[in-house]
Amino acid sequence: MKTLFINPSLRPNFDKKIFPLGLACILTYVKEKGFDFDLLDIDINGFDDEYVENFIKENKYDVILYGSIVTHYKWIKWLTRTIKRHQPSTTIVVGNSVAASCLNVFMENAPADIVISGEGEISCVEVLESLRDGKELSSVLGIAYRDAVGKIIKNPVRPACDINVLPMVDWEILEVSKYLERYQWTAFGVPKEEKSVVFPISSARGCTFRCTFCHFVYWDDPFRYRSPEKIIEEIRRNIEKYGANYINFNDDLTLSSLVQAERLADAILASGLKFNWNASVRTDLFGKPKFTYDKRLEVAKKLRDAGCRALNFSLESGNDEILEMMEKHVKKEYFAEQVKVLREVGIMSFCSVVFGYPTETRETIQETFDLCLQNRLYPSVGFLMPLPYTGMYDYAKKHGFITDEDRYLDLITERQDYTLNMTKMSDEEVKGQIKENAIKLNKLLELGLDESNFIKTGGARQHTNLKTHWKEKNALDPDEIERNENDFSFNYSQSTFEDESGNP
Ligand code: B12
Repeated sequence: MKTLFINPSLRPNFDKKIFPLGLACILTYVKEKGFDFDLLDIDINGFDDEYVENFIKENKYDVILYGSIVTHYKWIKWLTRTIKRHQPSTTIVVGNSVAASCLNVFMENAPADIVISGEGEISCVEVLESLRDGKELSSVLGIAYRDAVGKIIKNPVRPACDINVLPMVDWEILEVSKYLERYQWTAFGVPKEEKSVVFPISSARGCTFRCTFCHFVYWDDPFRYRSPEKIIEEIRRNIEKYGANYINFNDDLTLSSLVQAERLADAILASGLKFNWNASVRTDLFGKPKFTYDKRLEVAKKLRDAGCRALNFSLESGNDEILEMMEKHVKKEYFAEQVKVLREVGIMSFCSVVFGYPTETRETIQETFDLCLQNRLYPSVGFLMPLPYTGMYDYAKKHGFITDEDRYLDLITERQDYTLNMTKMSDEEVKGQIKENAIKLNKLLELGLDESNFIKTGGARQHTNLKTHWKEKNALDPDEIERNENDFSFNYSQSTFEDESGNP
């Protein structure tokens, strides 16, 4: 069975390349189970759409598989249609949230044959086995597929697997030297002058909370984390084989409790391995007075000694009502206390905020910035971008902000791009208020950021070609908009796209 995996490019114009961790997990597992395959790595090779289309025209496969996150919906739809056009009898399998989080709309608009939901490894192998052996797909858990008459069949959900028994990622399946050359992912919390070789690790899956703006692939699964021994084994390999000196824990949530955090820190310290790292936590980890302040400080110090340089956790909003609608279940006091604990031990706090919940006003925007100022943190600023399979997506549909899902999904890119206004303020007011406060915060914290850095994440700007963007901003047909460009679909519910103005 001739099989092709494709690694799409989420940010084609972005110089820095990122190891595709989810795909690598899949490829490692599929290879371990004895399948041969080709890999078309679009991202690392910078292949453009013309190249991809020609490749598909000229190279026939029995099955082609790929996946991406939901912001890549439009391009994945293009790819799926292109494959079907040139290879109508090839079975197309799509994984990750681009397909499963919006299954019906995706299947209606993209001629994929099989969608793999959530955790992909075992479902993917079972799909390949069924296709190879000509067996029915009806017994494969965690997938949806079209039956002989084209009806979409949804099989029951696959229970979460034991992530400790999954093999460690085999980077050799990719063109690893190219990645090492091009992979310059930020080593948060380490001075730029220090040369960091950053590797991602999947150490935990899922999250203990379900915020209304968030959706990740392990949404229907419980939170699970790998044993410290397994994590260290993989890090040791990355250090010894590739010279890694910085680890990015690419988890929805890496450390969920003080006990888990301390176990990992102890294990790293006992291993004698020297590397720096960052991870995701929640605001209550060191901020909630479940343990004494001294105990929290002690564990934070251990993390620092074990190489932790930065932790990501979010404030999201400074307004209690909005925090409630987000279902964050954290208190502002926890946030302040966590920043304090981490500062005391020398771990950097990275936090983000989301503006644009329906009850957002000038005052609530200011409240959020005030809280940042009190904690002396400049946040990564984003706008609420309702993602499928979230509370806020349902809200947006219910209240008429999203009327045509396919079109909306064609347009979403990054949450640093202003896509949908569900507040009672005008677009100019929302952006103006954010900018005004950002200017103030920048000044008071003496950061010296220039205006183009207020929305700090930077990805949105870097992958946006402004010229193309201005040309396209009033386009009515999303098919005319090239992939991964900013869109300016302000007040989408009015769907005129004609009276947009301003810069992000
Ligand atoms: C690294 C990362 C990035 C990287 C790279 C993204 C990538 N290529 O995956 C960068 C920095 C580019 C990025 C950007 C953004 N990200 Co991001 N990111 C992550 C992060 C932290 C880790 C991803 C990861 O490695 N996961 C671990 C692996 C093991 O899981 P996985 O990739 O999901 O893979 C599994 C399944 O999806 C499936 N699968 C995956 N690929 C394939 C392929 C096939 C063939 C099959 C069958 C199955 C399959 O099987 C895998 C193993 O079980 C996640 C959080 C998280 N933990 O997932 C957020 C996350 C993926 N990002 C998210 C978001 C929202 C964004 C941004 C929009 C944020 C922003 N700045 O505005 C941008 C989008 C940029 C854009 N232009 O579109 C969301 C996605 C939401 C969604 N519903 O799709 C997540 C889940 C975070 C969150 N909870 O909000 N991100």
